[in-house]
Amino acid sequence: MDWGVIDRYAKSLIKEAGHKIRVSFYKTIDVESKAEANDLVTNIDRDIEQFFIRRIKEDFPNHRIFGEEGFGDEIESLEGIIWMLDPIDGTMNFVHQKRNFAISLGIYSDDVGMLGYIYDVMNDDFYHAVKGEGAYFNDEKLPMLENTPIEESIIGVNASWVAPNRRIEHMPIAEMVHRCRGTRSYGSAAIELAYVSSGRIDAYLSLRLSPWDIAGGMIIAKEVGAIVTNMKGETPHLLGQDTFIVAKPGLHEEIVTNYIRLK
Ligand code: 2AM
Ligand code: CA
Ligand code: CA
Ligand code: CA
Repeated sequence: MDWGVIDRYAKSLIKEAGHKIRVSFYKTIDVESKAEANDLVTNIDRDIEQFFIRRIKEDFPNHRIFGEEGFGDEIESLEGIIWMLDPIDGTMNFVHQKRNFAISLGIYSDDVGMLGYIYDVMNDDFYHAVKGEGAYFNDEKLPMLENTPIEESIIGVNASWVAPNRRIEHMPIAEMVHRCRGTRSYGSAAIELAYVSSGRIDAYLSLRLSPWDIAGGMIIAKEVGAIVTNMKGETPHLLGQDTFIVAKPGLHEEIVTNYIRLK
């Protein structure tokens, strides 16, 4: 397999899709809710996923595609080459802010992450990694992450965690929030992963993410030495939803040991 060819192909496809999304703001955007009222999807999410699928199926007919909007393949095993795609990660930001959303793509071969991409479309910021060859922010190679004590760390968490939530009420999350330097919430798991990878924040936690939210970002984060697990400390599952933590190496251990107690 010539991963260099696939890398160049994926990059140009993502840039083209980004252009389509920027142009879409001149068209009508239809917003619908999925099963929950605040879980939004638009015609653009669907169009962009279908654009990727048409191209990939034409040029790499043996590859499979696992996409959020369901136009790709039914994926029940991670054999072969799988493109894990979120056409718009941060749809709520896309609808309400017209910024702070990303295209997220991870290309896996027999469950091994080979190529990872996060494209912050409105900032034209491109993050990518090739397994074993490091990670890049635009054309700049990203340095390896160094540990930061929790007192000097910025942690990405969702503000809904202050509301009653039986999954976390037994965890000392308030203590973690109190001890760290600050918290942030960007509304796109892919962008939070890109920010941890580029050292803008030090950790990011979520109680429920899907494979396409994390597939690209995990590959980028691992290339700079971040630790990526679910809240049980295992490799996140890429066939269904899971909890999620990405953090600098020592900080990851500190968070998992002292603040996360999954029942
Ligand atoms: P999305 O915008 O592609 O739906 C913050 O909302 C982050 O969580 C985003 O990355 C968002 O992805 C994701 N997200 C939103 N609803 C979700 C759900 N029901 N399950 C898993 N991830 C979700
Ligand atoms: Ca969604
Ligand atoms: Ca998503
Ligand atoms: Ca999405």
